[in-house]
Amino acid sequence: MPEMPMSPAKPSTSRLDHQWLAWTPGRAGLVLLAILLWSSLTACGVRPGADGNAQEVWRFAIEETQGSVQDAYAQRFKELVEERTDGAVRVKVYPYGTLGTSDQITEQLHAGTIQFAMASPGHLGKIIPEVQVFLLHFIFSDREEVDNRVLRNPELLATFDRLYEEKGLKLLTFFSEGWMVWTANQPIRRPEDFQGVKFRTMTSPLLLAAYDAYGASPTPLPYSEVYSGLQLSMIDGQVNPVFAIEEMSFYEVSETLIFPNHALFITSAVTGEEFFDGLSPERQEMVQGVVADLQDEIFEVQRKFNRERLETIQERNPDVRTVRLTEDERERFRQASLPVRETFVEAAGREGEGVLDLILEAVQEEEQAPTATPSP
Ligand code: 6CS
Repeated sequence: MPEMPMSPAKPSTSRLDHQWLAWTPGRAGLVLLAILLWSSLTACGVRPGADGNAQEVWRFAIEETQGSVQDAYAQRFKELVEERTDGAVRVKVYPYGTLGTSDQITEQLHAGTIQFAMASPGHLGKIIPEVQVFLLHFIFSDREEVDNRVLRNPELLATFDRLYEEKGLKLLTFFSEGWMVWTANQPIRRPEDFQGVKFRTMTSPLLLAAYDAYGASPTPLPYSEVYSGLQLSMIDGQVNPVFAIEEMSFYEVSETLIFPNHALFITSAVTGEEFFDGLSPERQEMVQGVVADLQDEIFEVQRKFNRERLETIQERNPDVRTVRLTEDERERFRQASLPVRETFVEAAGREGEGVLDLILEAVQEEEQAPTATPSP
């Protein structure tokens, strides 16, 4: 992937220093960084607690900044783990920018330098093609609570448990961070409006097919490079949930927000398979208990964040335009998106076809039984 130049300084309300994040170290810099990171991380694996007893440190890297949905998840995970281990385990949360891009975070999980991470299909799809099912458009219900139940489908989770395990990862859970929203310089109401639009996507290959299908020019980039890409007009638009558009200040440089409700931003929380297997059965159960307890909580958190942050954007920049697609307009995009399902099956094979069918069936079932299915 071509590297983008450093962004110029900007007067920003963002919680991120985009300039720092867009910095790309040279080879020697990378080696030095790796050594520094390794020594600082290994040095704090076990440390004395307040009572003098050894305290284990679990490192949790997220793909978003402080104040994000993933941060809210990781902070609550920290709180509950520390509480349930009576302080024997301390969880240290690493926000985006401290340990590198999403791909680098996954590598560090493999290497065992961190123990927990968020791994979004939008990037993880390069390693696990089947997980790109979550990147397909118009496969979920328009009702978020239905989708929340689909994401807990035991068969779906069992399949992905195995697929993640084959890559040395232990899947803890999937959850939604809200509806994906397009930002662009002009309203996009029909696939034709995407013609010639350089549209940033996450880095999983299926996303290229997804936006190609609408006639856009998809441009995969790491999260940290999106702001400068928009600012320097290297890209004309991007797609993310509202809370992310606010926290990354994308609304400062891409002022039309388009709500097509075509896809959710779904992420997975993961741990290293080796690390997890090495835990005692009690600790494993404790981790899974925490994850189960957070499922409903994070659903409400993302809803709240997405609602509130839209107000923040509108207060900060009254020039921001919001466009909500009509059902007819959505239908045109839905039709245009259908061939991408075949592209997905070609890339992800029989297993991929299986998870797609499973999701489509589960959505239908859950739509008919809106309140019936209890959490597993
Ligand atoms: O667009 C991205 O790359 C990122 N978006 C969000 C909301 N979370 C993490 C992901 O890497």
